[in-house]
Amino acid sequence: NEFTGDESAAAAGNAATDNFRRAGKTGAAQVDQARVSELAGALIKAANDIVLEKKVTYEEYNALKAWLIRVGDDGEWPLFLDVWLEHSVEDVATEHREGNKGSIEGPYYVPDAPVPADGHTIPMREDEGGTAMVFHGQVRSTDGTPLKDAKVELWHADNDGFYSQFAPNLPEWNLRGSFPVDAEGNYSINTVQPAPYQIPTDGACGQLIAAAGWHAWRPAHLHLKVSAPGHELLTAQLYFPGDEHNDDDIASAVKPELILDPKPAGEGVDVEYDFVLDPV
Ligand code: MBD
Ligand code: FE
Repeated sequence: NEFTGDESAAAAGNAATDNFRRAGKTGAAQVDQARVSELAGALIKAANDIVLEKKVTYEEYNALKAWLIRVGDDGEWPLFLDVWLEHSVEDVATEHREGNKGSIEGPYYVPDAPVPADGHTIPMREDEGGTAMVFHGQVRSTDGTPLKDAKVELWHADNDGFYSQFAPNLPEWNLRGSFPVDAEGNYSINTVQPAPYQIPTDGACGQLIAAAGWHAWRPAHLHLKVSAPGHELLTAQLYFPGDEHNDDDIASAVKPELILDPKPAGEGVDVEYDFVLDPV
């Protein structure tokens, strides 16, 4: 466990780095030599072009070197890449889809979240803060067929903007769950509305944001993975209308079709959202 009671960027960053290593996506050997040469060559050329065009000084070059070293020290490579690059990778990966295109995964997905005993209520604390939310809808294939063997995985920040397993003092699976759909492809999940998320301000990414005079916010969001046999995995995020950061998300991961339409319901809200998966 990375957490010692403080909420430091390094603790969250190192947890995200460990999480990425555990996920087994580190397949550098699977990229063939010609492609490595093409991509690494293009990246190096782009960086050199910036130096020449902007007349980068030795002082600036050394500031960059020190900062890159710090990104690693703070374990913030997953955070840095997912905030500033993953959105373009996601665009390329999903541009062919007829169904939902989705959005970025981000650094805080953990596989194998539990299916709750009642099939509907996400694991949460007895006194979990935030507006109660019933989140429901249907999973279909692009031809309209309901997908009865689909599964909806949901993970999101709590009412203070913290993710379980990446911030201290939260139950392991808090606000993380896996929900099988019913015979008509319908899912219904009881949870609470997440708060906007601020990326850690005391690490390398926070240092860059402060030095550049940017803000560190993502709008409040739900993270999802929707899967069904014979269909492409959909990784998505959903957002809430009126959030001041829907238009300037630091991770550039908001799309108009991903903004929910919550309706007041009792003490809380009811939100309906259907997912359409592309056959493989
Ligand atoms: C998040 O919660 C997130 O979703 C992304 C993409 C980056 C950092 C934190
Ligand atoms: Fe997130």
